[in-house]
Amino acid sequence: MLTLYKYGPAWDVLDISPFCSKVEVYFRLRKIDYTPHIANSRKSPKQKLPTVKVDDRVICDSSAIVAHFESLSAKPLDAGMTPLEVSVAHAYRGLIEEKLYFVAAWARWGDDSAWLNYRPAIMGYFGKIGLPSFLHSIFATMARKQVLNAIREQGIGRHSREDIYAMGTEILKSISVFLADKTYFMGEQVRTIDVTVYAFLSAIMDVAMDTPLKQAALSLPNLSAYCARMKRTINEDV
Ligand SMILES: N[C@@H](CCC(=O)N[C@@H](CS)C(=O)NCC(=O)O)C(=O)O
Repeated sequence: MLTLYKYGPAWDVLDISPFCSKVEVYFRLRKIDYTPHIANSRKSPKQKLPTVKVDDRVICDSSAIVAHFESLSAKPLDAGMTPLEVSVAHAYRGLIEEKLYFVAAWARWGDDSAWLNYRPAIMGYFGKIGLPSFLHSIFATMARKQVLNAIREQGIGRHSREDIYAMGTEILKSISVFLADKTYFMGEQVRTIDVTVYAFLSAIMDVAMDTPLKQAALSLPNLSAYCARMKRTINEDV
């Protein structure tokens, strides 16, 4: 029995958290059966989601979860990659999860017009985890403050709006250039890096928040084509 503890879907994304979407994309790609469970992140062992429970074992962190299931697979997605490919995929995963993530998070939580569209999703999450409705608005404001503090601590939040979007755009362009016209990020075969690339691009493009980051992603046609392809791949019946 495998349970995925997550925040919950919204708009056209599997989850409002790209890290939770990443794990869900991986499970769907591998045809691994799981039960989604919308959970309170504060009650998770590392106070972050995703977390999975598989039989009696709890695994936190999207990359640890993917690594666990890859290690059990007779045909790991990354089998046969050259050391150079492994190193490129590793670098892009870091760029996306450790930098683009904070730009995208700032776009949602920090940019006032985007926040107006994001706030209902956050309030909806508080409802799904059973908080009484009179607290939703107060908790959303508190969560916004906490997240923006965390983004400031990380460093991205210290820059101007213009500079944050310029950094995000530069990363999106680099993803677009490397992807080029390949089917998947590393070539013809889907690899674990694809679950990151797709989940994070989807978190920017398939959401209601119409930010300059979303516009930058939409202006790079191979990114939309790639997302459409990944969506078909994860929904394919094999
Ligand atoms: N490295 C972690 C990052 C997970 C993460 O940052 N999750 C965020 C949501 S996108 C979270 O749960 N944040 C709650 C908090 O920081 O309080 C992973 O790969 O799973």
